[in-house]
Amino acid sequence: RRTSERVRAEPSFRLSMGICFSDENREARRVRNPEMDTTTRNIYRLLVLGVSNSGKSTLCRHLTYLFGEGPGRAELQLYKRIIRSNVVELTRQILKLRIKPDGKTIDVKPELVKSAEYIMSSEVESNGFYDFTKEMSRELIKIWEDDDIRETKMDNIGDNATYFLSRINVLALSGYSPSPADVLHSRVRSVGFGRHIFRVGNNIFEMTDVGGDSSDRRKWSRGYSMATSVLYVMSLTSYSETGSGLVRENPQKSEEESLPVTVMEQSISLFKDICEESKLRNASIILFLNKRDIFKERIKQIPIRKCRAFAGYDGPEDDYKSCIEYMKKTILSRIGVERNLYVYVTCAVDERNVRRIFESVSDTVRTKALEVVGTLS
Ligand SMILES: Nc1nc2c(ncn2[C@@H]2O[C@H](COP(=O)(O)OP(=O)(O)OP(=O)(O)O)[C@@H](O)[C@H]2O)c(=O)[nH]1
Ligand SMILES: [Mg+2]
Repeated sequence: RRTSERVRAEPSFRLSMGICFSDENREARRVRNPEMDTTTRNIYRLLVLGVSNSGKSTLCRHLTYLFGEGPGRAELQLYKRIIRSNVVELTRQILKLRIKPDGKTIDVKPELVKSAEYIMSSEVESNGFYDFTKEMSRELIKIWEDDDIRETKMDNIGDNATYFLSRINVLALSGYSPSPADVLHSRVRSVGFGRHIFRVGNNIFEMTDVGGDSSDRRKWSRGYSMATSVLYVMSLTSYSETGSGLVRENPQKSEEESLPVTVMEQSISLFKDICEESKLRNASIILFLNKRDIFKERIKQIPIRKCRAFAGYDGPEDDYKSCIEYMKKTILSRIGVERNLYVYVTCAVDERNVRRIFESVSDTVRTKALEVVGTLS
C-alpha cells in the first residue's frame, strides 16, 4: 500500500479549505467591521508553512476555534462529509492490510466477508467523497465491532484512525453534527492558499495556510513579501515516515545504507531554505515541532536513530525529552545563517497546549514586528 494512494483518496480543497472556517465574505465583513477598524491598528500576517500532513490546517482551525468564529452551519455540513469519508477511507486502508497473498480474499471472519467486500468496492464520487449511505454505515459498524479489526496496528493508517474508529457509532447517527474535536481530527488536503482571520485584544492575526504537497510548495513564495512571521510546522512523527510508509529494516544492507530518506529529512531541508530566504529576512520564524502526542508513543516502537538525520543519537531510545532535545539541536544546527529562531513542541489537537503556545507566539510575533519597524524607520 502506497501513501500516494491514501493521499489521493483524501478529499482536497482549493482555497475553500481556509474558507471552511472564515470564508472570504465573512472575512471581509469582519475586517470591514467599523469597531474592528477604529480600535485596531495592528495586523500581523502569519504564513503557515510545512510539508503535507504536518498539521498546518489543524493548527489554523484550532486557533480560529479559540479566538475567532467557529465553523458555521454550512461548514459543519461539509466537515460531516469529510469526516465520514475519512472513516470509509481508513476502514478501506485497514482492510487492504488484510488482503491475503492471493490478492483477492480479505482475511476477516466469515460473517464479515460481505461487509468487507461492500466497503472495498465503494469508490470516491466525483465530488471527492464516499457516499455514506445507511448501508455503508451499517457495514462499517459491523467491521468496527470486530475485536480482530480493532486490534490492527494503525500506526501507518492515518493519525486520526484511533480517534474516529472509537466514535464510529456517533458518526453514523442520522442527526450527527461534528464536535470541535471531530473537526480538528478530520483530514483534508489543502490546495493553494487558505486564509483565517481572528482578533486577540487589539491585534488582528491573519493566518495563511498553504498546501504542503510538492506541487503546492512552488507557490509558497507568493506569500513571502506580506509575512510578518512564518510558522513552520514539522511533524515529529515524520522521522519514522517515508513517502510510502513507516521506516523498515532492510536486512540485506548495512545499517547506514538501509536507512531510507524520511519525510522529516525533506522537511528539515525545506525549513533550512525558508530560514535562508532573503525575502523573509524581516519575518520572525517560529518552528512548531508538532504531533508530540503520537511521537511519545512512536519512539517506543521505532527509535529516532532509524532516521538518517538522527543516526548519531545515543541517548535512551524511548526517553521523550532526551529525543526531543537531540532533534531540536540537530535541526537548528542545519541552518546556515544567523537567525533568531523560536521553537515550540506542540500538539495541534490539544486545546490547552495550543492556547498556551499561541499566547507566547503572539508575544514573539508582536515584539519582533515592532523591532523590524524600529529598524526600518
Ligand atoms: N494526534 C494528533 N493529530 C494531529 C496533530 N496535528 C495534526 N494532526 C492530524 O494530522 C492530520 C493532518 O493534519 P493537517 O492539518 O491536515 O495537515 P496539513 O499540514 O495541513 O497537510 P496538507 O494540507 O496536506 O499540507 C489530521 O488528521 C490532523 O487531525 C497532533 O498534534 N496530534
Ligand atoms: Mg492543510
